[in-house]
Amino acid sequence: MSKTEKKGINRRGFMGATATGAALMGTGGVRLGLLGGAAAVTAATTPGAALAQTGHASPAPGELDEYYGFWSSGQSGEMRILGVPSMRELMRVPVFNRCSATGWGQTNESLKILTQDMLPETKEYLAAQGKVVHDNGDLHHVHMSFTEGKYDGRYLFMNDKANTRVARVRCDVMKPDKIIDIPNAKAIHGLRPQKWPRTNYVFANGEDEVPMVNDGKILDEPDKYVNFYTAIDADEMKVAWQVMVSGNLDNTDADYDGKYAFSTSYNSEMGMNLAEMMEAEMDHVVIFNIKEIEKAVENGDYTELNGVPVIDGRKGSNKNYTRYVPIPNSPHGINMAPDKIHLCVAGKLSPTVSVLDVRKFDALFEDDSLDPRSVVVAEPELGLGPLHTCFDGKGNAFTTLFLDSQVVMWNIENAVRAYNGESVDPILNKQDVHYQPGHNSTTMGETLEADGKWYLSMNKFSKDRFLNVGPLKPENEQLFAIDGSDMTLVHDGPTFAEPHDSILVHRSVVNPKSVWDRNDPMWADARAQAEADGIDLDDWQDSVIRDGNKVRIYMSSQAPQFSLEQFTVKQGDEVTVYVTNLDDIDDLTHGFTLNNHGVAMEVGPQATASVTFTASKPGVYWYYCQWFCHALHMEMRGRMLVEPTGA
Ligand code: CUK
Ligand code: CUA
Repeated sequence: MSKTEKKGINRRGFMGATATGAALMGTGGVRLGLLGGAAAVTAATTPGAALAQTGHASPAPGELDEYYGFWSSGQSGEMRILGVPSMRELMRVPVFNRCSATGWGQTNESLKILTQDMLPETKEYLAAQGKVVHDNGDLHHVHMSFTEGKYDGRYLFMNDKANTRVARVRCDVMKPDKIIDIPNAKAIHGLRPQKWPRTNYVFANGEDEVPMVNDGKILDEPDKYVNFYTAIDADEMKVAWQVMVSGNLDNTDADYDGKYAFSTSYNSEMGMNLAEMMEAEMDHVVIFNIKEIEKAVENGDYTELNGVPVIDGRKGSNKNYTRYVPIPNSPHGINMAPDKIHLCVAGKLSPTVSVLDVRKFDALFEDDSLDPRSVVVAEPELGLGPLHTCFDGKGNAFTTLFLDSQVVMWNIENAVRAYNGESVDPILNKQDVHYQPGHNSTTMGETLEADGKWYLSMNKFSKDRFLNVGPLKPENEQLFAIDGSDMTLVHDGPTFAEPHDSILVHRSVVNPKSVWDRNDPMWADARAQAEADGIDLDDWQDSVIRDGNKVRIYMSSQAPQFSLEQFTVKQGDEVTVYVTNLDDIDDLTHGFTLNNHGVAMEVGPQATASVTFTASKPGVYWYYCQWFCHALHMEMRGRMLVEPTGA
């Protein structure tokens, strides 16, 4: 089978499958209207109507979802991609974790991304453990880059609370291209991209306070503890500036004017244990004045700490940079409404959501004597344990109630009127969810294009809802249609640990490639090394280059063959295997797994991937393709001979 024969053939066609979307279009019956995007959604095929007819939200086999869902995975450390409304899990993208299937955290290409922006202190720590990368992460928040308040489909940004990192994933290939350590701050939690005029910054909260000079000499001197708010240059993926704040930062968001970012903050007491942290009735929202902070950086009003300009924005310091708005009590979620006006802050230990009018923030910064609470325009009592809020773009908000195990749908304008003394009830609807919801999301809900079609509840507990799988239970997720007058449950199903957050993005915004570009920067190092070795990576090649005790093996793959069926190295050699997948049919991934060496990697169509190991055990070892690629996939293998030292 030559590569020219296969060029340009779609694998579905290649395999003779007929289940294409177009073929199903005409098969009659209402298919949720998901096929043609917005154009195909007629009155009869809106989600709620379709549900009434079909009883479920799954598109038929071969039909595509209308929305991409980008999921965090908490302590699993990866990003997940789901189709919405079907809730089919489409892909897992390793980011902060080590992935057995793809070799993320093992291939030279991924190691470069994982290590090149590591702080020296992290490198030293890892070296002491005999490691080069962390194997774990705690990924809470995934958000897309914006242009003028709308998703622009370029990048996804996400945090690692466990190891204080921020990653960027390219939407064209759905792989990370930057993972950076954040200096000074500890435990990056809340994360949001700037919405307006575009994502110049990604804002990231440091959750855990530590002594300003954290050298092991200070423990019980709370006044020496600080916390950091970080602005990352989203194009360069470098920390632009940080602001020192009082209290523990939790979640963050930004406005639609490009003027302010804001964070919830619990523990205004700066307490170190539970009793101390819960003492005060009021905690606060910190408002960051972006223009003033940028001026401070320009004018040198900062301290440089680990190479980063750090502005003092602690309570009672210069009021140009930050203002603290008292909010009851240990507030958690903070969500900017698509009306560009209302900022909703969930009270967590208070049954309220505080609504702030961002148009009032200018006055707060201009007039020191103004009561910071003057920006609060509503504070509806919604239920117990409010955590996060999302929006339908029609003036309504949905807030998760962790303790009540409910979602409450409420009207923002009515909440404002009630706050002004009118007798209106802002609450429109309450639905039980199973159980204990944390985050929620609506389709396009954190953008100016919020479309009010679907609502997702991400629930922390499933309890007795599914077959018992042992003491560790899955979580549960529930999807509601919200385009009608009611909220209608359309999906209810388990999920593995522990998605916190998600965004639901219309598929018209996301356009990934099916086949890699041969010139992708991901393997620029491999290409440079091949050129230095006189190898043409783009052609069918098989070469063994010896360079002292370093051996570089170049091979290509084309279903169902590696160009190299065997190679020989010497015991103790440092071996690097480069595999280039010359197949350019979509969905034709190969792999390279070396038996008993802990080596495995994905090699996507037209990609090059490489892995380095020490050949320490003499003998014959088979390598094989671990991605089922062909009828002769099992036969796609070869041998490495390791000759004993002295041979
Ligand atoms: S946090 Cu987890 S439920 Cu990390 Cu966004 Cu609120
Ligand atoms: Cu190539 Cu399986």
